[in-house]
Amino acid sequence: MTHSIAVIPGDGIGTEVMPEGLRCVRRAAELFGIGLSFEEFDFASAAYWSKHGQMLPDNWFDTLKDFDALYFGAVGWPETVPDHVSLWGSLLQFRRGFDQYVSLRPVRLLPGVPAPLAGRVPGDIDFVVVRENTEGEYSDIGGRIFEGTDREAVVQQTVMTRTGVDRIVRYAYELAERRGKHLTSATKSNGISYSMPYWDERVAALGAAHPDVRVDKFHIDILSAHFVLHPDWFDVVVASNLFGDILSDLGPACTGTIGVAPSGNINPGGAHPSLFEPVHGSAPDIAGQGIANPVGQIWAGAMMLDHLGHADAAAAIVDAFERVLARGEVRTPDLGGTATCTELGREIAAAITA
Ligand code: GGG
Repeated sequence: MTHSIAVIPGDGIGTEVMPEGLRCVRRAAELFGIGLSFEEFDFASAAYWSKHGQMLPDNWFDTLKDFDALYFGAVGWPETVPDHVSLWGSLLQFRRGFDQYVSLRPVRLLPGVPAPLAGRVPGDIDFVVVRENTEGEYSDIGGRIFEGTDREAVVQQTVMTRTGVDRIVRYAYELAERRGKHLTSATKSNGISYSMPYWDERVAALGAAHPDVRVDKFHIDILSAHFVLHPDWFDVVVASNLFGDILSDLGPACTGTIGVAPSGNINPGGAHPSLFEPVHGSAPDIAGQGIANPVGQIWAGAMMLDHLGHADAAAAIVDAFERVLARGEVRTPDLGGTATCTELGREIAAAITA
């Protein structure tokens, strides 16, 4: 059986880390006898937008729907396309169109990565952010009136549906059952008076089916502080779309670098392809220098293989980058080294064993 994978490098460092992700995925596939076929697409990029005036072709859904997985780099090039146009025109269309309602973002302190908090060692920080990925604060409902006048007003709505909230919270509880039986919910129900109390209500109601899962809830402000000061407290953290986006950058930053963080945009029923990408964006500030850390893209590739049913190959990739990082001889600048993206990618690919 051959799995078909759509490759979408996107913008900025997405185009630099993708070849290293593919190098490692291909190597693992070769060693574990996995059939993979790849097709690369140039859309979801500023270059495509410059040519076509839109981020995706009109038939993007039909073009991608029969792939087994989508392997994505990063999107965003604000010099050319406003950020909200590039994100809403590409990645958010994939997440919504393919109902990838779970954003799964592991946060782990890796060996050899200098932890910003003294005294933390690998094993101390190991949790997963489960981010709602299709609604919440990321809604395209709103508008602007009296534009350009002193009466100018802007409204943006948050949408929380019973289906949308319940399915992500249920997923998080089930994941907590399989991990450390501890769920943390991110809220702000003291200040946001309709949507967040509803979120809290559903977290409490769905908890009845999981009496052995310990649940705590923190307002997002103090939760952010706890992420920095006590990242070892967490096991599974469930959050709305915006809160989850913020927490899943903050979490990896507390483990030393966002460059290593992976993400799976999962359609749990499997009716549509899931998408795997690094958490980081296109990083225009370092794009073109060849110094991006490829580990987030490589780890996302491991998550993709796991999702496709190849846990052994996925584990071999993770084991390889953990060993390379622990040795510390080849490190990109975010890890305190001078290696290039390609040098680190090559080193990790060479370290993969069956
Ligand atoms: N590889 C992830 C990426 O390109 N992120 C750009 C971004 O701004 N993402 C926001 C989001 O994940 O909602």
